[in-house]
Amino acid sequence: MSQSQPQVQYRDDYQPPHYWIDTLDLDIQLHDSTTEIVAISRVRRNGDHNEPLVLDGEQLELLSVSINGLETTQFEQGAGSLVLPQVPQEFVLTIRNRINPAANTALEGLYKSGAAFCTQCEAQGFRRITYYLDRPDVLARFSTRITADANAYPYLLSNGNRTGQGVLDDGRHWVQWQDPFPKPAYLFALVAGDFDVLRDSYTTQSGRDVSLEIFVDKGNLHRAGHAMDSLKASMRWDEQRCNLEYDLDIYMIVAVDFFNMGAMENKGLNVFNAKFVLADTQTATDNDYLDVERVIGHEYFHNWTGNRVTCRDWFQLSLKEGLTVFRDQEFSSDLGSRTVNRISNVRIMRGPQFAEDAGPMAHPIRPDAVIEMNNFYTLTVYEKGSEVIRMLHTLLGEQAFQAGLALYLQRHDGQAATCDDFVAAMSEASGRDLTRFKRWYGQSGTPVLTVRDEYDAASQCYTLSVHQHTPPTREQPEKLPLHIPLSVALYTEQGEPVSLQLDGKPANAVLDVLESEQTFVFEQVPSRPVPALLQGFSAPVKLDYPYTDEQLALLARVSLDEFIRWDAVQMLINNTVRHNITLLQRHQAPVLPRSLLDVFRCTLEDTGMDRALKAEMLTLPDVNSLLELFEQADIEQLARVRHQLAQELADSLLPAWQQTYEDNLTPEYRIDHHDMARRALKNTALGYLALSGDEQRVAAQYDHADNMTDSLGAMRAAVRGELDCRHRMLSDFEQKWREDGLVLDNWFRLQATAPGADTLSQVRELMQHPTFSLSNPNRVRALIGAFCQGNPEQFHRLDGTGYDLLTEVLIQLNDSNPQVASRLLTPLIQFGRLDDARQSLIRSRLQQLMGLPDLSRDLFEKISKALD
Ligand code: B3K
Ligand code: ZN
Repeated sequence: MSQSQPQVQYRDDYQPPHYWIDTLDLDIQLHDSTTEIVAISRVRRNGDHNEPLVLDGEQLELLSVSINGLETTQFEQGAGSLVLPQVPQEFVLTIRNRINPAANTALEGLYKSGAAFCTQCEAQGFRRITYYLDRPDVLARFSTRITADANAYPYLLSNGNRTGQGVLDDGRHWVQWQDPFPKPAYLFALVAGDFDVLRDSYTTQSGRDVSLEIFVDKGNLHRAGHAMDSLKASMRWDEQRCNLEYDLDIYMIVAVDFFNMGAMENKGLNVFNAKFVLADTQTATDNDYLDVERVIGHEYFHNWTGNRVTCRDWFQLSLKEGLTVFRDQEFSSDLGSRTVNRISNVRIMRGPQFAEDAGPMAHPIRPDAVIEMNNFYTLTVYEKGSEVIRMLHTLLGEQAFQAGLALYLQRHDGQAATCDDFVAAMSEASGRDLTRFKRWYGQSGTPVLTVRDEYDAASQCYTLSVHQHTPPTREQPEKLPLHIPLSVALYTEQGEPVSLQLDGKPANAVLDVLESEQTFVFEQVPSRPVPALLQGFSAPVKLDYPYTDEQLALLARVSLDEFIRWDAVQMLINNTVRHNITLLQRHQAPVLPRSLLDVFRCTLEDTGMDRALKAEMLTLPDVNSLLELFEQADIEQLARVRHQLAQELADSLLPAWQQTYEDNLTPEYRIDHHDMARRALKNTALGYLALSGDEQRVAAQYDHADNMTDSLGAMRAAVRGELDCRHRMLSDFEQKWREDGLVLDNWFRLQATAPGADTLSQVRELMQHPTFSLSNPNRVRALIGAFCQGNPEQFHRLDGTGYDLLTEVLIQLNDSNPQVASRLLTPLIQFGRLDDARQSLIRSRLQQLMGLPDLSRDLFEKISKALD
């Protein structure tokens, strides 16, 4: 770092703003490299003080400052700020400034995505548009007038309702927008461009008509229908499940190609990564369809949880994100398979979230200290944040939870709130004491629940002893006991459920674990039971219970909670992997335990089970998740053991895989949950068949596929199984789709995650592909991100060349797009479980990055913690 070290901000230092801004009138003259902005605010002093007005601003060319219409020079420009020392009690502030959207490669603030202008203001991008109080607790009514060339930019969009428009003599035109809802600057949006527009409407439950408009690149209209259906489904779901209705007359979604993340919930004008809008049967997979539905839902649900009630400060981010992820998960679960959704959430928790919690960036869902806010849009804030909301839902039940949500929204409507406000409303509405529960907001790390049991035949008592312990994290050495909802069921050894009885009364399945040590004595248990623990993943913890393989096999077969059936298989697999690692280290051959083989066979033959669940049960955890089972492990050994296990399962069950494949062919392509489940199972089977060398089936599926799920399913099977036909498929796919970036991303991703020692050089070659560009975040994630995160074996090569590749890319992105750089960095800072040799290779690369002359705050924050 050449300059002074970046400043840390602390949650405890929160102070209300010295000034309020009640209205902001923006006048924006769009030009590619010299956009001019006039920002007129009504400013009001907050309380009695003589503090200066300090506005935020970055990369702005200031033209003039006026107070009540009179230009002034009484200001100072600091690094990132504009300070006005003497200002009246209430006044009109006019700021004129200039920016260069065409040079904005960081994609924060106002930038060009291809031919269109668009904005991204969360968390602190608005300060790259004009000087302002860029903090979420300053809520103003915005009006926005946009002027631009009429030919190039026929659509000029902003938040709220369109209140005026006109044509000028010089070929330019303007549109005026007025947003009636006060909002923080991070929810501001502007889009200008030429699009195809899909229009529809929605009548709310109270009978108001809302216009719905989806803007996509020209020629993509036929790919917007699913997004529109998803939007209407989201609106209906929020009315039906949460009694929440939309509040403006228009809802717009714009799909852009250059976007740092998934999408953004700007009031009335969502801006989306095109990946989460566009879908048609030829180009989108079944999972793409589900992702579009989920993300459209997520951004829509923010209209209440995020926009109507926003965050007081950025430390409270999980207030809107954890809650909104919970809402989108419930939406997807109500529309599709609840169990399969739960499994995919849990995979994320146990893989990358647990890794984050165990790494140098560990932080509570409500962080205490931040250098760069963009670094805290994390799996912890989002996914663990959602788990915390889910635990509340489990403890309170649907009715009390909805009452709490309604109370929170009604009490804080139009305000900026805190996580404490949310929990207070939940507690008040339900009458539950949530004091201990609140510790989840302030404590980082993954708790370990150690459960032991005892059965006394004479008294028919079954005792569960529960011990909770959260290992220390880098920023928080001391941990306190948490309130953990532990959902349990008991089964006899014949698989019959046992009714639960505690203290002489029938008991609920959810045990309140509050202390470090606790025991629960179940009465009238006829024989030693098999416990199903942590049903539905009732808390984001690691479970330690000494299950035997027989017990797991039983649960996989009989558990009434489907999640437990899946989880039992996962535990069987984990046990096998642990055992085979030991054998490998002793130079002994790996084993495939009978119990695991039987469970796979029974699952394959089970005619009653949902096929999508079957597909999940038959899928092995990835290498990164397996790494979480060990204190330290050799990643190469893990990958080898995992591969051997897959190979054994493929060969030992060959006829069953063949049968499953044939039984699940879908005659015509339909996008419904039933057929999606068939395809998921069929493609899982094909993956195993490829390992057994079934080139014929794989090639036939590729050649005859009439949809992207099947084309990619075949190509993935061929690549993972290293079948010869993969070369033909890859080149055919490239020819067919080279004009379509989103589709070709699948092709990049597949090659980046291919097994084999030449993958790294392949990735380097693909970086030269004409459609690859470091300036497009989607391409970077598809090739570089997929290689570093999704191909641990090759990324962590002992010759260090995987680390070199990432380091080179990070050096470039540090200058052009620090946010994307910072996300890519993750696998390089989570090295705690790797062997010493790899750790030292990684440290040397991190030190190299640390020495960069203009290291961004984003990278600085993470690297300095990792090297600490
Ligand atoms: N709220 C945005 C994320 C903004 C990220 C800024 N680095 C999208 C979402 O969570 O809905
Ligand atoms: Zn969100």
